[in-house]
Amino acid sequence: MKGAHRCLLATVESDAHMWNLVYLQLWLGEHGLQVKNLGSCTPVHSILQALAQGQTQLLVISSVNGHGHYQGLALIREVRQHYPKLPCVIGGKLTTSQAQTLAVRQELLAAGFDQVFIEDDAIAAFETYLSRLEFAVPALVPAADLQALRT
Ligand code: B12
Repeated sequence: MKGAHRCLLATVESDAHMWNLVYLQLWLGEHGLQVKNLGSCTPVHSILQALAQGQTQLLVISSVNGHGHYQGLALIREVRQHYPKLPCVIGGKLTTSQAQTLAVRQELLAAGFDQVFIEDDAIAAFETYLSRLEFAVPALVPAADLQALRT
């Protein structure tokens, strides 16, 4: 695993489901990534603190309880203030309404996610995305920003 690309895996604050995270952690590991799984009901500040370590090359958000849409929007807006270029994706069951799927995807993309995986073939689409992803060298956060995140 030494030299593997580093992935941070998390969910939104309200989401208590964990098998989606376990599944993705194992799946990403099988695809050669080193995964840090922050677990269920991840507070946004925990994600920011983990990102501030300067190791993450891909942020993966998984949510299935139906709140992934709105809480995903809040999350990515916060993340993009500090990390405009970090590859960030979200997937799962992000809304309770099938009819909203297209609008949800567009809103999440417009807010800053690079990809949104909400179709039945989410895992296959994610695999294609990963195979094309060019990982950048992790960018360290300026010391002043790091201090602000800790307080
Ligand atoms: C087990 C379960 C629970 C358990 C969770 C236990 C635990 N610690 O994990 C308990 C009982 C606690 C629970 C609670 C609730 N649940 Co629940 N739960 C389920 C259930 C039955 C299985 C979920 C599971 O473990 N799946 C196994 C994993 C491996 O699969 P997965 O989660 O689907 O993830 C896959 C894909 O979604 C996708 N994926 C997921 N994330 C991502 C991310 C990326 C990037 C990609 C590419 C793909 C991807 O890939 C995964 C592998 O294929 C589902 C129904 C179902 N059959 O799916 C409902 C379900 C998820 N729950 C639901 C709901 C509504 C709730 C509650 C709100 C119920 C309530 N009124 O209290 C609460 C919410 C609690 C909370 N705060 O979040 C709804 C969500 C509705 C929606 N999104 O449209 C579901 C779909 C049931 C339903 N049909 O209504 N739940």
